Amino acid sequence: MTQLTILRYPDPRLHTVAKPVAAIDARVRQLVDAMFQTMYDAEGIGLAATQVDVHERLLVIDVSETRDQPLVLINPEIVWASAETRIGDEGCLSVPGIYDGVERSLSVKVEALDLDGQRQVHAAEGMLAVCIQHEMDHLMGKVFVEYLSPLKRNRIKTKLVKQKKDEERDAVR
Ligand code: GNR
Ligand code: NI
Repeated sequence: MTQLTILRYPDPRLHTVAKPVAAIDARVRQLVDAMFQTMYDAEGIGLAATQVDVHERLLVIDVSETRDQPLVLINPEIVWASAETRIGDEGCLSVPGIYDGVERSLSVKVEALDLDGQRQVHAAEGMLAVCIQHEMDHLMGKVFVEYLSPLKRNRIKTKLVKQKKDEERDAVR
């Protein structure tokens, strides 16, 4: 059982731009495994390698209710995004307890390698399309709160910094 630590906003490492995965080897398979365990344990629908401080283009996703439809995207690229958009509430495992509206394309096509190194094209809509766009942002060093107003973002930052301080104080008591 390998649990990875999820970086929390405003950790500056969340703004690192990821590099392509060079080879799909045992290290990558192990990392994918640990990322799924970490995502399922945290009850998230997606996790980008950036969030566990690995700055490579790698995502794990499972938007199913039954938590049994894992999707691995290696070196993903969005090759098409619909002009039609929708604003929907988003949350992020790196921004715990915060939910706010973000405008996203309604549907996208993403090209990526799977764990066998096969190139796949996924057409996504609904929650999967939202999740893919949210995760692709992480790989570019972008967190969803950056779409919110500076006022909201600063309030979130202050709240999370205070939360972290409180936790650290509790830990030494
Ligand atoms: O678990 C998650 N839920 C979610 C809800 C709405 C829009 C995006 C997401 S992704 C998030 C997990 C996460 O932080 N992935 O980076
Ligand atoms: Ni996120």
